[in-house]
Amino acid sequence: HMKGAIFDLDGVIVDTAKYHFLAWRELAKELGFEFTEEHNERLKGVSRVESLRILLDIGGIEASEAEQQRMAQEKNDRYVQFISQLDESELLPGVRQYLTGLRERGVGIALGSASKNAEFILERLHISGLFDAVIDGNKVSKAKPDPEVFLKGCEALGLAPSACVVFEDAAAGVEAGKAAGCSVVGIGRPDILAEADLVVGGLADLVE
Ligand code: G16
Ligand code: MG
Repeated sequence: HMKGAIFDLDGVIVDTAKYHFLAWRELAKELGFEFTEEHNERLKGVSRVESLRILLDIGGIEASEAEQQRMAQEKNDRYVQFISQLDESELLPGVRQYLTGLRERGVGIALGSASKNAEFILERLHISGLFDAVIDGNKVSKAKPDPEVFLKGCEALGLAPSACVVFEDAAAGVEAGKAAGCSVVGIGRPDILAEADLVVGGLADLVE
């Protein structure tokens, strides 16, 4: 019986991956190499600094700590410009209906995201009010597949992990949810999210 629900952001609530991609691709272009959508798959659910490390590795580029900080900042400035344009129309199908239905049933709702821009994105999408707690990249020190983000989500909801369900689109996120002791609903491909207890195409599939 689900008492709490913890949602990943990118890929579950909204497709911000396309904006991360555009911002990373610009940076790669400046550095003199092409960054493809296939490369971008490797960055989903991964933190900003780790994403940069992967990108530099793809480009075969070495950079000092200070240069890396500058690059991450530059990428984020571009990304923030893109997400400043977000509105409700970019909510993935079924999101508002599903979360509203959960609230009506008294289920606690939390966000569990690696993004440091999560609060801003929820505001842009006009769904901040649907969440009882927001655990994001500013509140965790260990990235998924570490369970920290979801354990903090359960704690913020005042619930045991066994009473909570995690909704995730990335394999590392599914792993993190299971490691926290939650049930996990995978959003996306069953072959990639095999560890999940259930896999659906999107939250729209769960709306009654
Ligand atoms: C998201 C994205 C990742 C991104 C990360 C950090 O994770 O999937 O691609 O690198 O957030 O984002 P930011 O640079 O905004 O801090 P999630 O956990 O919401 O899927
Ligand atoms: Mg995700």
